[in-house]
Amino acid sequence: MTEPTVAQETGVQVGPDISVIVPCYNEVGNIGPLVAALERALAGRRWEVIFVDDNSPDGTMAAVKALAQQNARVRGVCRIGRRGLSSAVIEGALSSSAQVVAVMDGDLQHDESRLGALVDAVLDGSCDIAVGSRHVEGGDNSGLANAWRHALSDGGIKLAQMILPVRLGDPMSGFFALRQETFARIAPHLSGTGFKILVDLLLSSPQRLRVQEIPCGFRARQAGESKLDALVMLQFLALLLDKLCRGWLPLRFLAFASIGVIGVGTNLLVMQALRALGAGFSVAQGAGTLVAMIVNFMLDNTITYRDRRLRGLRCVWGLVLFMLVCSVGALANVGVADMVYDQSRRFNEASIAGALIAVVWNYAMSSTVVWRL
Ligand SMILES: Nc1nc2c(ncn2[C@@H]2O[C@H](COP(=O)(O)OP(=O)(O)OP(=O)(O)O)[C@@H](O)[C@H]2O)c(=O)[nH]1
Ligand SMILES: [Mg+2]
Repeated sequence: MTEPTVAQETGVQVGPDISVIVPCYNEVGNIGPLVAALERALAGRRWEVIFVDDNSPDGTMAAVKALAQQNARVRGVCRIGRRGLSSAVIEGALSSSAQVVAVMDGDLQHDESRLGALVDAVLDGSCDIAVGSRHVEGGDNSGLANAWRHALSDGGIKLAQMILPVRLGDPMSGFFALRQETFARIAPHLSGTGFKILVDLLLSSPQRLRVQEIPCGFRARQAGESKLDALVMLQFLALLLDKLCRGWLPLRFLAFASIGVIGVGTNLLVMQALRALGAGFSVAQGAGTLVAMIVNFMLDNTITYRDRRLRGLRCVWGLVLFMLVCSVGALANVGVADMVYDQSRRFNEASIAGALIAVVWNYAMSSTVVWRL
């Protein structure tokens, strides 16, 4: 008799109809309970769950792998050196070959018992995208941690509603389902920035999507910590701006250049302070430049390149590389400014030309060498 295949042993003969995509970061305590909850909620259906983890230090991926050894419905994608909820969902959804992809958080806040209703609404053709909504009759968002989170969520909803092409009570929901082929069709147009993948999908779809909201509760987080902070709101504004400008606004470059302006201010401040304390010009200017580079690096690491943020030793090495890159940028600045001045004898134009060359150089090298793509 031939050995049974893994598929026969587990009883899984064909691929799943539903892929549940779960972005997760430091959710080790929630993985097991979530899979158990999905087993109950999706009993009788052909489904799988794809956890997309950004190499969480708490061992989330190890917990996923341990479960996957025993349960063929569990899959995991581990991303190294990357961060971001939306981009994690995109990669998970694109790895699915199921008919329908459903997206939900990995912290048990979404009511998994509504998954079946979301999937059915998509499968029976009543809509292109079914959204688990806390803001329709029967929905509930009492699980939001505090008044600040309520205010943030309400503000985001109002802002998104002003821009969205469809009427939606809860555009900030992270719990929804759509056909995999619909997702894949929209994917090339997505920004992939930040936390709000549903807003991204609705604003990026070349065709208007038919949306149906399904009332859904929102539980309080039991284990792990929220990853939502003020910068997530900034990323949300960046996403809306990007979509309003149809992607032609180079947001990352603008963030980098704005932080560069902060660097110039820091340089001046430190230099003036040291001069006031009696330091010579070269020492004051050198110290100002050093502090400005460190401040710029920290800000770029936190804001501009948040999705590729460097930590630990990689952060120290990144700072060294950044300083080298900026030093070459400074040389190019002086060289180009000198050249333009020689030809035009115009002080301001020469100075601006030098600064432009430096910022473009610094940005190009930072994107490719310091915070590698
Ligand atoms: N892969 C990945 N997942 C993330 C990242 N940030 C958050 N997540 C996951 O996305 C889901 C939602 O994140 P939360 O921090 O709970 O955010 P939230 O539910 O909008 O906010 P709270 O109400 O404060 O919990 C959770 O499963 C997180 O683990 C990330 O950078 N990468
Ligand atoms: Mg949460």
